[in-house]
Amino acid sequence: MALHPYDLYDVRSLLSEEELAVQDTVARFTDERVLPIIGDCFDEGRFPSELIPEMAELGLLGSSLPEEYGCAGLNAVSYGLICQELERGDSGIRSFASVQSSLCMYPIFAYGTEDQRKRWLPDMAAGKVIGCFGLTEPQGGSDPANMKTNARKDGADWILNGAKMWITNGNVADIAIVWAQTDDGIQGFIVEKGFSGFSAQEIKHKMSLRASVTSALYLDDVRVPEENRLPNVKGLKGPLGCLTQARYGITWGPIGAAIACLDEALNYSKERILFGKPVASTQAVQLKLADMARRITSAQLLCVQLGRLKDAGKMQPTQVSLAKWNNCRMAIDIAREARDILGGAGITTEHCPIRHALNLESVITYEGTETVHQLVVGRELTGINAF
Ligand code: TGC
Ligand code: FAD
Repeated sequence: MALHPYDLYDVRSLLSEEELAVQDTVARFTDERVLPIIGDCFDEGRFPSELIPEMAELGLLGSSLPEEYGCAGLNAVSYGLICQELERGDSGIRSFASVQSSLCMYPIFAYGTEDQRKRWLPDMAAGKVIGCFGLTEPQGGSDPANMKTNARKDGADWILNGAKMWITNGNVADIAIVWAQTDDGIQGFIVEKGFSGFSAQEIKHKMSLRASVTSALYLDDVRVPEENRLPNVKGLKGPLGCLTQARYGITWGPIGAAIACLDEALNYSKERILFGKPVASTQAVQLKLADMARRITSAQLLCVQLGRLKDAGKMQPTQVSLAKWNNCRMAIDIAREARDILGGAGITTEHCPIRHALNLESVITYEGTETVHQLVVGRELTGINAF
């Protein structure tokens, strides 16, 4: 029996019935709702917010959180498959789901009070309240310990000052999870859109993630009530704990982008006749296609094991770093190679490789640059902190 070109090791046989159903459902959503519009969205620099209610309806927002908060209560492997299938459409769509789920709903769930969970999570799962996550600052995102944004107590309230940079969903968000220095270490605050002194400014001229909103956030004496502070974590481990959740999803996402690029390269090279024969019949192109399949297969197996470890409560941040590094590098290399196989046709958004390649420039940078993740793995091996 012929092997499936995008699943050479039959990774689907490692999935449960429920996981297969999740993957198939999200795949259908991507095929029917994302792919027909995403090239134009990228060209126009437009985030397709009209897809939010459908994503909510499918349970894609906060999918791993409990059903009592209106969420789907799915396992980690299912969340990974959601990310993979969304990113087969576009990294910007997956980014939206990552930020809403892992960077906003997760900290409210993990670090918030029961009142905060009940107030925010059901509406966020329903896509009625959109969140963003403000950690990075203009002076250097790789080193969030050097945070300048600060919060000081003023009676029963907190006063926040500072600026955040490169914030996904910033201008579409109803709430921002803002991390700020306090006398008691870094703490998280739920900053609501209408709070006086809080503003968002969209970042223009992006050549990457053009179907996603990216913003700067400004906090100028913003008064935040104590009830909006996340009380159950202090220190950098708060935001880094959220990043572990989001990075986990991002290890899966680029597999989808890479499969989309392999699909285009394969189909195009089989049909493109050069020197009297399909270009796919040349050794040079087959080497490239085979290498793509090899790297996708490795990434798929890495992710299933990572997901099983997460579901067993055994996943370590270093394992996430290794997979984020490996899979982003895998996907960006494949997208660039696929673009080359398409020749001149590869430079337009009529075909997906250049869009994915450009998007992956962000994906390999955000949630920890490739270098940051390499140094995390190096630190694990040597016991020496090289940052
Ligand atoms: P370090 O001393 O290593 O750790 C401080 C505390 O945090 C704990 N910790 C973690 N906890 C959970 N998950 C992790 N991955 C963790 N890494 C560290 C650690 O145990 C410690 O806890 P405690 O109790 O001892 O205090 O911190 P460091 O200052 O040496 O920093 C290490 C480094 C460089 C790895 C870290 O700063 C880092 O990861 N930098 C990169 C920052 C980053 O990734 N920013 C991403 C911003 S959000 C984003 O990009 C969203 S894009 C979303 C989208 O659109 O999809
Ligand atoms: P810098 O930290 O200034 O890094 C510059 C270079 O220095 C990089 O090549 C880096 O690898 C290298 N470097 C850093 N440290 C070392 C070292 N010790 N040794 C050697 N090299 C080193 N952030 C949020 O908080 N929320 C979001 O929603 C969000 N969304 C984003 C969306 C997009 C489209 C993008 C592009 C970014 C987003 N980010 C977000 C920010 C992202 O997390 C940061 O861009 C990233 O962490 C890197 O920070 P920086 O851009 O300041 O680069």
